[in-house]
Order: sequence, then C-alpha cells, then structure tokens
Amino acid sequence: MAFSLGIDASTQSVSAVVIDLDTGTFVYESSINFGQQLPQYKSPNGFLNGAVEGEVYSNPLMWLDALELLLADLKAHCDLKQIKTISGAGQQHGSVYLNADWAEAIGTLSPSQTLSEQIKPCLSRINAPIWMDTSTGIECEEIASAIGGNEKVCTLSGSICVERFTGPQIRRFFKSSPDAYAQTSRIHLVSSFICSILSGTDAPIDTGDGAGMNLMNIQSFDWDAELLEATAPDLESKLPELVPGNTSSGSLAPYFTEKYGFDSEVSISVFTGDNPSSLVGAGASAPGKVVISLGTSDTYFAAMPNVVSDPNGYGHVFGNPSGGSMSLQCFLNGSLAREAVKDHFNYDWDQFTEALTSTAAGNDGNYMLPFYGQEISPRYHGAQPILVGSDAFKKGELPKASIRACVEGQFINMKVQTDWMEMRPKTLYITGGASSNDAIAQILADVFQAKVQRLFVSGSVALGGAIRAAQHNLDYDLSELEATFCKKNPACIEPNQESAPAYSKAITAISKILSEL
Ligand code: ADP
Ligand code: XUL
Repeated sequence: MAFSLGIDASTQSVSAVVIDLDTGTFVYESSINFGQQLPQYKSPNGFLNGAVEGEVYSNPLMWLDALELLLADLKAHCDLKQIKTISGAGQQHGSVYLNADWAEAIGTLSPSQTLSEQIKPCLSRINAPIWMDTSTGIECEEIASAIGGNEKVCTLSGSICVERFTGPQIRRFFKSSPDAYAQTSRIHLVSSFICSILSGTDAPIDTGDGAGMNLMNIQSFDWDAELLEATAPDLESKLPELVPGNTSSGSLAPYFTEKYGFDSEVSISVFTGDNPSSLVGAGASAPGKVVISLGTSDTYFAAMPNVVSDPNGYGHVFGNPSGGSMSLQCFLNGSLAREAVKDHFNYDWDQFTEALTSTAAGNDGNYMLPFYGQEISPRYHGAQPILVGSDAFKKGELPKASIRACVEGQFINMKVQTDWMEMRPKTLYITGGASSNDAIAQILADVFQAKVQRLFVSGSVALGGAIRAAQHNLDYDLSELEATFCKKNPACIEPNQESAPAYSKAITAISKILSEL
C-alpha cells in the first residue's frame, strides 16, 4: 500500500487528506480549527488585529500546536506507516521571522518537547503578518517609486506592489524594528515554514508561492536584485532558495517518526501556496478551467494559456505548480463578510440560506458592495458596506434583502474584476467552506450564467499537496491522479437563464458604483 498525505496550513485551520494511491480512494480527512481547538491563542478566526489599523497577524506557534493535534488525530485514525510521501500548502504571503538559532533547532527537533517549545526561542518576531494585513501602503509606495513605478514592479514580479505581499511586509518590519530585522537570519513563507518543520531542514520556497512576494522575477523565476534592493538591506541572505514546485525537500524528520510512528523513509516535496495547490487539487492545472474558492478569502483562479495582466493592478500572476503560470484574483471580503451580515441579523446558516432562496434575482434594485473591511479587489479603504436601493434596505430593515445583496454583490464584483483574464468559463469549479451552500452556488451560477460543479473533497488545497507529492516523489502520472482523485460531483448547478436580464441590470448598476469609488 502507498498512501500520500497532503497538508493545508490555512487561515482558520490546518487540514489533512490521506489518499491511497493503489486503490484510488480517500483514506481520511481531518481538520483542526485554531479558534475552537486552540482557544488559548485568542484567535477565533485564526488571526488577531494589531494596534495599528490594517495590521493582521497570527502566532506561528499556534500553527505548530495545531500541526501536532492534526498528526495525533491522523495517528488515531489511519495507519501512518503506509504514508510514503507528503506535500502541502500554506495561506499565501504570510511570513515567519527566525533568528540564528533556527538553523540548528530545525535539524535537532527532540520528540521529548513540543514543536512550539523548541521553535519559540528561534522567533525574531513573535507574530507572523498574514495575507489580511493591509498596513503597508507607505512601503508599497516606497518600493514602487524606488523601482520606477508600479508598472515596472508588475512587469518584474507579476503584480504591482500589494500591501499583503511579503516584500512590503518585510520592508515595514525592517523600518519599524530595525534591530529585530538585523537579528533575523531567515524569513519563511507559511508554506516553507511548515515544510521546514516537517522535513527538519531549512526548506526552499516554491516559485508558485514565491510569486506572491513582490520579490521574485516572473521571467527568471529567481529573486529579483532590484526588488530586493528596494525592499530591505541584506535581504537575499535572509531568504531561502527559490525552486520549482516539483523539488524535493528531503524526508520526514525523525521527530515525526519517533513521536507519531511514521515510516522511517517518507519523502517530502516543497510546499506551495494554498491557491496554487488548490489548482492541482481541483484538477485544473491545465489551462481552460476556472476554480473559485469560497474560503476565508474568495479567490478566482485559473491556469493561464497566455500571460496577461490585470490593467487595474488588482489581480496577480503566480507560478502554476505544474508548470507555467496561473492568474488569481483575491477578494478579502469573502466568508467573513457573509458571516458579518448573517451575524448582524442573528441568523444561522439555515436562515441565511432561506433568505437567499426566498428572494428574487436582482433583489428589487437593492445592491451592496459588502466591504465590511478593507478590500483589495478593488482597492477600497472603508469598513462599511456600500448600499444602493430603497430607504428601508439602506437602513438595514430588510434582513433577507441584505443577505441577498451581500452574495449578489460579491459575485457581480468578482465577475467584473476577473474580466481581464479573458476566461469566459462555461463551468465553474467551486471549493472551500461556503461552497457547500446550494443557494450561494446558485447565485454564482446565475451571475456568471455558467454551470457550477463541486469537487467531491472539501479540501482541494490539501488534496493538491497529496497529488503533487505522489507525482513528484513516487512518479505517479498527474493526469491519472487528477482523473482518480479530482472527480467532480455530477450533480451540477445549472444557471437559471430567466435570471439573466435581472443580473445584467445589476451588473450595470454595480459597475457604476465601482467606477465611482
Ligand atoms: P480557510 O481554508 O480559508 O480557513 P474554509 O475554506 O475552511 O476557510 O472556509 C471557512 C468558512 O466557510 C467559514 O468562515 C464560514 O463562513 C464558511 N461556511 C461554513 N459553512 C457554511 C455554510 N453552510 N454556508 C456558507 N458559508 C459557510
Ligand atoms: C491570495 C490570498 C489568499 C490567501 C489565503 O493572494 O491572499 O487567498 O492565500 O487563502
């Protein structure tokens, strides 16, 4: 028997999927929710807001404690000796800062202590800024101006300078805490940090996740000297090596063999970003398929047949872990905005769903851009939804209309903002926490007038890790793995053609609001 394990170190949880490569079956799926299972970190949604507006960070020790809970759960439910290979992914852009002790600590992890106990003394910065952080506007301007403008930054790195990207985050740390920056000898992404821990070695960053830093040159797939220089001093020596996604990161550290009972020889492939991994796990690594992830963030992404970039600068070009590039648009106000409107009316998900099924397409002209926090597609710095419609709707007296307006506004904004990718999809593959909601999926189908199909597994990110590991380390064929494990649920959600005129009117109205922001 050969099992492959995929791990997803995400914003609100760390999850795993184990697949059996011989029988083509799923062995086990597990997830540890940070807020629920590690309440001592006081991060109900996996993150904390900083003292300064826009700062959002997580405690990397919480991720390590969650990893241990996850592995203990796997041990209790499946035969870990059968796992031959591991890979995975992390939430993109987040960064972990480590001092000179890291190099030795990572190679000598002792099973008599926890991971967090051993890594704590290696942190040169207690908190890891994550992708939700929007505090680096000034640093983005500084980097862009040093390079000669955002157009050039975009040509070099695939994106204009973006607040949540790792380069601007590093620059802000260097400026605000120069001593701690000087004591930092290694800066990891979430993906390469977790991969380092598992392999007991200082792991490289893959070009898929590396593209989300404003530091990698998208032509050479290497660190860009000009961007490094514009970001912070001595940066190259603090960054791991950049490698393609099919690179090995050695084998599982003895810590895990001894503590959890894994086999002594388990190969590891470098980790990648959650979105690039989801592209593989959704079976969409060849161009032509669009995947929409409705997780903490909503993301829309696709493997790119031709490299095009977003003229507005909100979208991104990342590396496709299967080769070539992928385009991605990220919406900060995803699940947490849907939750904000749900919680505002003290509804549960069933009542939220009923509100969607009992209201009509186009919402009688009541529209919302549900920007409950800052938005990145488009850039918007308010923290209140934008409302257009009747007085009662604007005063919040129509709970059902508010709920429909939130979801319609999210998907109409998504359609408008992703037009630059020129995908015109006939089918949308959906994944992530909110994808299980039929009423949400129906509105998505209607707004895009495209069929919506779900994956069988909820965790396409972790599955992407398990598939990549099997392909790279055990020589399994990618298209066969995709055909076996990335099956879609045949029950599709068809677009309701009668809703098309109402949505065309809503798209015109919301585009007008967007153009006036
Ligand atoms: P991430 O991987 O980014 O941590 P997930 O993909 O696990 O997030 O999605 C978590 C989100 O799923 C929750 O924040 C919640 O809002 C959403 N969710 C869970 N169940 C439902 C539901 N029935 N309807 C809509 N959204 C849901
Ligand atoms: C992508 C992005 C988010 C994170 C967390 O650019 O910021 O999707 O990867 O999921």
